[in-house]
Amino acid sequence: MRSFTVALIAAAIANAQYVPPPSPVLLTTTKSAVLPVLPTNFNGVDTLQGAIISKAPVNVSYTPVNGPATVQSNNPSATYVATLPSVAFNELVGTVISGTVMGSAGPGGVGVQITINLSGLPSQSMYGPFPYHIHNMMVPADGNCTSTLGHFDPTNAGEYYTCNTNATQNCQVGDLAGKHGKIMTDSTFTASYVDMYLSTDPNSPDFFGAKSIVIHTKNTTRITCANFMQMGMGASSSGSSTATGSAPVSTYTGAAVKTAVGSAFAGVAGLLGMLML
Ligand SMILES: *[C@@H]1O[C@H](CO)[C@@H](O)[C@H](O)[C@H]1NC(C)=O
Ligand SMILES: [Cu+2]
Repeated sequence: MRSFTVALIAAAIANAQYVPPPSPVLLTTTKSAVLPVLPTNFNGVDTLQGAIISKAPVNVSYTPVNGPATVQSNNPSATYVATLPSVAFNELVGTVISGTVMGSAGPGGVGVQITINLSGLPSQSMYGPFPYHIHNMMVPADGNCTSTLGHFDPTNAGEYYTCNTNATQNCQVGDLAGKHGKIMTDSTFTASYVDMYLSTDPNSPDFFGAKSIVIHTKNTTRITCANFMQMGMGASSSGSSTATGSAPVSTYTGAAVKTAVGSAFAGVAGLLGMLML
């Protein structure tokens, strides 16, 4: 019993952490997927955890180093779900965001249908609007969102310029908030849209299935993250009917200790409280 309790607490500590706000770092040289091309008359730009804090305005003539993203067709039928962990990576904002970001092959196999159901969002006025992106690396077992590195950016667009919503092929493929809007609601958020440049084909450079999702505060501080995991083989994924906001199925969770939301967190918090008395 005691060792079980200790193990549970150890698991909670491994995930839950208050990460003091890092200091901004001035970026003055090129950096792939962040600043692939130096703008003219450039004096550097502040970054936080590798990401640019305040983007430059839209530049309508900017195109990614590897060319614009291409519409992905013939996407195989498959669904990948990122289920947010029951303990936030960074407790800075005082709430735990829970829910899922799901991606399935779009209608006719073109693009990817993204369906988002979130609750427990922090105060919009204090920390929002919240950007979220597909990040390039998966979340390791310790739940550290910093380890996901930068945005998924197969075209090497970088993130200096604000995503041009009139020419989203020139935005970072992983910049979902840039292309489809940031999270601008308090408490809960739902969204459903097709992103034309993502792929469900594991052989495509635009394949998002082995990547992660990261949700940030307005200044790019990372609050929470989760890995996309493929939904059970042979399971029906007929799209429309699955987006009802019901409880995520526990077997699709992104990391070992990231199962039931809410109650498990309360339980662990309770145990911690008892131990500290
Ligand atoms: C980013 O936002 C958080 C939360 O509001 C704050 O604590 C932190 O100081 C900010 N960091 C920078 C570099 O502005
Ligand atoms: Cu991000």
